Amino acid sequence: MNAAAKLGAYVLGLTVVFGGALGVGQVAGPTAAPAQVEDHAAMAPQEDHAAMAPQGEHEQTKSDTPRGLQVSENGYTLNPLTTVKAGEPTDFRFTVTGPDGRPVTDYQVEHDKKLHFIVVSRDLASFQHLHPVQDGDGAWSVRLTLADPGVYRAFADFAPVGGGNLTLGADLLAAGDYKPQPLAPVTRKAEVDGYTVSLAGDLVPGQASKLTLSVSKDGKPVTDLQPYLGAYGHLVALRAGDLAYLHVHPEESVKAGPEITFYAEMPSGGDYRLFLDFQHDGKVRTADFTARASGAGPAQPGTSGHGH
Ligand SMILES: [Cu+2]
Repeated sequence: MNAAAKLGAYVLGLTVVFGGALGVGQVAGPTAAPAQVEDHAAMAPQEDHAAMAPQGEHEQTKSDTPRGLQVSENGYTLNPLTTVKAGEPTDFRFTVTGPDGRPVTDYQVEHDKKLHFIVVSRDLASFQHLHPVQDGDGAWSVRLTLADPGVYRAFADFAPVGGGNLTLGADLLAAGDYKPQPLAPVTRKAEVDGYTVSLAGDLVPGQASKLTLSVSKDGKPVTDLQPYLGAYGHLVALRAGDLAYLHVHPEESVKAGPEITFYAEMPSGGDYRLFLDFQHDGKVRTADFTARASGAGPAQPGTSGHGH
């Protein structure tokens, strides 16, 4: 499925969720009485919903809870198996168990991998995007170092075969003297390893907000970015305060920079930390930003979602 279709499916998911929040009647129609849809003239007000509902149902869970806040969802549970000591590289193991209580062994490949594992400190000062390997019995393992004592959040982003995409989150606790960092101020420029990444676009709660990140080095635009996980960049966005993990969809591009475009759906106003992974000269680097989503909150049904 291409990025545009994926975005479309997610927007449909939102439409269903908002409809459900306001009144079941709006969304019950097409699923309860699909046979009536044939008469387009009579069904005009519900036509969109009727045509779109099956795809939305297939791609998107119905929950309006942002991802990553739950250790268990839809029968799937993230189970850390290893205690991590600060500063010591560890072979970190975990399983994802399914509705039958057994470790899930079959996953769909998304962005070149069966499972993406994101580990951040709860103060959002550190970020790792890792790709664990699966052993024969379904357990995952990955080399993990938590540099400093503190509270960390681990996210497993995956799609079991036969199920929709899920992001489960679990806290990892590294004992020791914890010195939390304040959230970095809102900024539109990040520096990493001699690269400057600038952020254009505004975060609007409840809408697919277009974000454009431009990479330059020594003042010159970088036009030979290398694909990483099937795209020129990967963006993870986390909400400050509870680390809600947000959907971010890259726009497919044939241009290898300097611009990388994403669509992010912020569930509320507030501050978010954005982490952009990009690859150049054979090395993956992460540029991070604090961005503020401002506005009244999620858009009303009918004002968003149909424009894409
Ligand atoms: Cu990944």
